Amino acid sequence: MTTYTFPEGFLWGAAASGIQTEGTTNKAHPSIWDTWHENNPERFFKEIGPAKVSQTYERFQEDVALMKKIGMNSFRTSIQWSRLIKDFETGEACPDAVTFYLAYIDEMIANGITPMINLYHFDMPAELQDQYGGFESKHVIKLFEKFARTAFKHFGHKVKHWITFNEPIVPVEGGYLYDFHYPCKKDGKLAVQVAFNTMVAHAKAVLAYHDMKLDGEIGVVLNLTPSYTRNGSDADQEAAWYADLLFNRSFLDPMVKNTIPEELCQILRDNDIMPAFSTAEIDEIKSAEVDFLGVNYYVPRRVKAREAEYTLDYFTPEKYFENYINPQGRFNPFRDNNEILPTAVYDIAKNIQDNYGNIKWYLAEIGIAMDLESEGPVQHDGMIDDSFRTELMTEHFIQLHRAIEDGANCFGIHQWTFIDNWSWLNSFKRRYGFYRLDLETGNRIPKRHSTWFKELATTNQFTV
Ligand code: IFM
Repeated sequence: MTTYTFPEGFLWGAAASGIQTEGTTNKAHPSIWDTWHENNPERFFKEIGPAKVSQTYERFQEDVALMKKIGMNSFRTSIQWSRLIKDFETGEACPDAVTFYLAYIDEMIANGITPMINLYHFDMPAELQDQYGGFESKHVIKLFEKFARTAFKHFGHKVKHWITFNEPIVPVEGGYLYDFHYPCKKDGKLAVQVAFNTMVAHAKAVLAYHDMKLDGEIGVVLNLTPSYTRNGSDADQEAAWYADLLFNRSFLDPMVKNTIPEELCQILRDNDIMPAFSTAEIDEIKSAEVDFLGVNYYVPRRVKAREAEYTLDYFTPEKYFENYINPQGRFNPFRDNNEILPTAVYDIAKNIQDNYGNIKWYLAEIGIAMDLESEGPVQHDGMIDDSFRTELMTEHFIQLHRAIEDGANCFGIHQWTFIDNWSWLNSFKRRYGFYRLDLETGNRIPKRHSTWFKELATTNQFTV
């Protein structure tokens, strides 16, 4: 038997987002998800949209009590731009939203849960998308800064851990390359513009936070996916290098090292997809230093050198490599392209340690969903059996522990997610929570993994 003990003060908790949990009650404006669902419900699993979620707006006190019950000492959620802001152009807040978020944050603090608050979780206000093209527009960058300042002004005295963006590459991929987020465009040049503008919006929020002299920290959460080759050949290694540059370093370098990789600029020039930028924007990116990094990890990326000709008539990163399924891989039986690779957590940690100044970071999302569990019965003791989750999280956490022993500067783990939540096009198809959400009653039903987690969170160690 081995006992794995984590550093003192380690954060144990869960992550979620406003739009995936709050529901639409009393919301000032719709987001792109609300209007997209209204117009195209067929794009969503079982046609369930963001109105039918866990109703945290009404039930947050009960939820915070459930967080405490399973030993969580911290929780990330997001403030919805489309809920908080009454007037997007001025950044004026909606009083009801301020009251709600203050009460929610206070409830967490009163129960010993450190709130970590994110400003953007894929949820562009619909009006800003329709009127300006969302982050296609330079004007929307300015509006985002106003929103950020409003959030800092109202909640900065209570929230000490801020996050600008969760997985900023995902709306670029989904909305502008691969058609799984609104506005469902396929346009490599526009994708790069949105990515660049998102970086500037992030930088402006970081600079605004420091400018307001609040006594907390601000960072960003990136989904980092190490790339592994098919066979280690030079050609495959080059393919992996491109995948890493385009999917990881594209945001990691500007946001953590405050540099823009020259090799990336070369790709943009070669493909005639350089975004519009000003030197002032570049200066902002280079001067906006984050205090910490959050990393989301679910699956590794497997790549090989391109064999087939690239036939798309617009740019995607796949121009430089092909995705590959590892025949020797271990897979989630319900998601046949989702490889399970706990050692990737160690590799991510080493990369941050060796190449990103060993910046302070935390595992901001990790989780697994298997279809069987969603259907499984409530057992004699009122719990859902999700022992697969404990087995897999144990393996991943052992790898993180190994990295910490080797010097990784990691300060916590947040699992995705707290209560099964609505998830974009998949709605409730995949359930990741510590608690099951009964879609009919709204009841929260504990899963067995939460008892293992509670022991871990309260003792700061586990033994296997
Ligand atoms: O639901 C998402 C979340 O919004 C971002 N990270 C991945 C989760 C699970 O798919």
